[in-house]
Amino acid sequence: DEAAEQARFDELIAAEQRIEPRDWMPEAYRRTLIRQISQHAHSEIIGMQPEGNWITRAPSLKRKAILMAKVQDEAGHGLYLYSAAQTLGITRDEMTQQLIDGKAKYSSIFNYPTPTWADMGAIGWLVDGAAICNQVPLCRASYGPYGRAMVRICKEESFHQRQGFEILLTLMQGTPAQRRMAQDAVDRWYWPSLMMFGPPDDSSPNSAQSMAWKIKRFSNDDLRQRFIGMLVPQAEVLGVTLPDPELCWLEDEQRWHTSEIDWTEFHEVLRGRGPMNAERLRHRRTAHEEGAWVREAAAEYARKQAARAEG
Ligand code: FAQ
Repeated sequence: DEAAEQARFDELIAAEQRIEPRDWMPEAYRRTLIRQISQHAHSEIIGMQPEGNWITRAPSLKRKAILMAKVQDEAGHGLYLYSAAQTLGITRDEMTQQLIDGKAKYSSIFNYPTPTWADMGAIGWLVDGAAICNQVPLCRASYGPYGRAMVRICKEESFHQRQGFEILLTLMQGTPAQRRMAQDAVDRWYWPSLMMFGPPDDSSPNSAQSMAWKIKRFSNDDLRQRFIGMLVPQAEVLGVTLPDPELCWLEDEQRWHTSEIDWTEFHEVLRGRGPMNAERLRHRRTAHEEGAWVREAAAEYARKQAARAEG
């Protein structure tokens, strides 16, 4: 009965065991995972656009090949994550429909523009850097298919982060104009990258339950702190300045002090009013419509194969 199932589930969670697709799970656990994994998948897919913008204009053949490979990795991560979400009983079609109808969330970070080549460096360094900080603990998420997907994804994200760092390092060793371009990109991406970790702990409605279920392992603010700690020495090596004059380490409290994050901006982006929200959705919707013939052809081919096997 339900009470025994719940007790068994609680035991598995307490013992750091994994929940697998055929196991009993509370409905709210299933819903939370569908919410987080589908949002994560949508982020990877929408996240292809800001960098896709530079594939045709990369400064060299080598840079172009690297960027194409990175954007393809993001597509792979999205498909992996949609598959993990499907094990919970939602279809890929349903998730896609929610995204193109503008009903699904995806990470706020992908609603900012990429006007210069240095943005490719800043995205790799800051956005993939934040993604790694957030996702390494998710490798231990209690839901098996999600945790396992994260292992491979994190390996690729670390490579992405290094390539972003290297783009910025090259620019910082270049002409004054190149150094200004790199600093300008860091100025524009720094604050939005801090917002990727979500609202502050005292206004994060999902954190407590997700931590009790061992989906999340650290709070939004703890991960944000860890991320800043990772950036500070790397910024020094690059020779860029993090755009927060108040940023300093508080020895007594063992934490970073920062200026106030602009949460109004964050909520505006979540409501669909960021600089690029409309453009990102429009582009995704068009791509979906223009791909209709591929889906129809594949379905028709499968139908013919099945009919042939029967006949
Ligand atoms: N943007 O109660 P919490 C990548 C929403 S990395 C938009 O704290 P939770 C790699 C949240 O969904 C980016 N919405 O929620 C890449 C919730 O709304 P809901 C993707 C946000 O779930 C790099 C509400 O606010 N990574 O793609 C954001 O416990 C470069 C209240 O928040 C992931 O998705 C935000 N920044 O914690 C690709 C990681 N923050 O659903 C291309 C997995 C919060 O109740 C290029 N996800 N919200 O309506 C997570 O770890 C968690 O879901 C958090 C939020 C930490 C994002």
